[in-house]
Amino acid sequence: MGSMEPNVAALERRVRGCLCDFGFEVSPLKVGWYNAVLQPSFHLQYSEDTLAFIVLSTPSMFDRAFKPFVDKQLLKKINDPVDQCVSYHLSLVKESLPNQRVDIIYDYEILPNRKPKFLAQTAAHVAGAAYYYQRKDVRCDPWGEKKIYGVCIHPRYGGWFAIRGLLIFPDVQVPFLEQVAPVDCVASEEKRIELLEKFNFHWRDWSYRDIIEVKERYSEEQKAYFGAPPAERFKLLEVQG
Ligand code: B12
Repeated sequence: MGSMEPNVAALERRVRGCLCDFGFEVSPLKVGWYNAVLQPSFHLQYSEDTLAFIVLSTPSMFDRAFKPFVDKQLLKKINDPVDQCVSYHLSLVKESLPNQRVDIIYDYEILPNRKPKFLAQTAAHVAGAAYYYQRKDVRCDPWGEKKIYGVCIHPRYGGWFAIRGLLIFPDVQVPFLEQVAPVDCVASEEKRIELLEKFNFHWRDWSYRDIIEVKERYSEEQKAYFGAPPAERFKLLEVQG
């Protein structure tokens, strides 16, 4: 047991080494933390001490990973270009750890029952990466019968990030991993209401992403790209050459 922790540290360094220079951020978690807040139908089928990493893309992923990926013409005209870029980089993590079993789940993967394979926001919250604000985090809520979706806010990037995937190491057990609480950066009731209104009813104007002061946000170019409907995105990339 004693020899396990240095191995985990080395593993974590390797995962960060593969991803951080490309504008990704990774946070470790135990599957048990995730399962603990979810109903059984959403549980991940691993023992509770299993090590996983939640992977976020930060604003610099666009310049550091995506543009080089497109320039190298690694793109296939089949599915979403950013998804291809993310899966390329997460596959490299796996390749750099040939002796480890690594399962990768992407944010867009859906089960046959049409449920997502994992709940990205819940995973980000329990890993301490970004606080997940939900309707139940507001005491006096003004929305009546309306369906209100929750949103994660990152202390450094506000809403200017995405949750891309979960790396799971089925053979690595981390009973002693300590849970870090996410930073509650939208602390007041009024701000939380404003955040959920913007995310649910005005998400296209990007304003929910600036609910706190941020260190970095998407460039105009990146906004133009992500603001375009998927079919238009290939054209934007060709213009950039
Ligand atoms: Co969307 N979407 N989406 N989306 N979507 C995702 C949520 C995600 C994470 C994708 C990503 O980053 N790659 C981002 C959100 C990022 C963030 O939070 N900062 C995202 C975004 C950005 C958007 C849009 C802005 C469009 C866009 O730019 N892509 C809009 C905004 C919403 C709107 O329409 N105004 C958008 C829209 C949608 C639609 C198409 C409407 C659907 C439905 C939304 C929904 O159900 N939330 C949608 C989906 C399906 C998803 C997706 C694929 C799955 C979400 C889902 O089905 N959740 C996720 C990616 C993913 O997670 N794989 C992206 C199921 C419900 C039941 O989960 O509400 O969180 P839940 O409930 C659980 C928690 O409450 C948990 O238990 C519940 C389940 O039993 N729980 C917890 C209970 N108690 C507790 C306690 C604690 C402490 C915790 C942590 C959890």
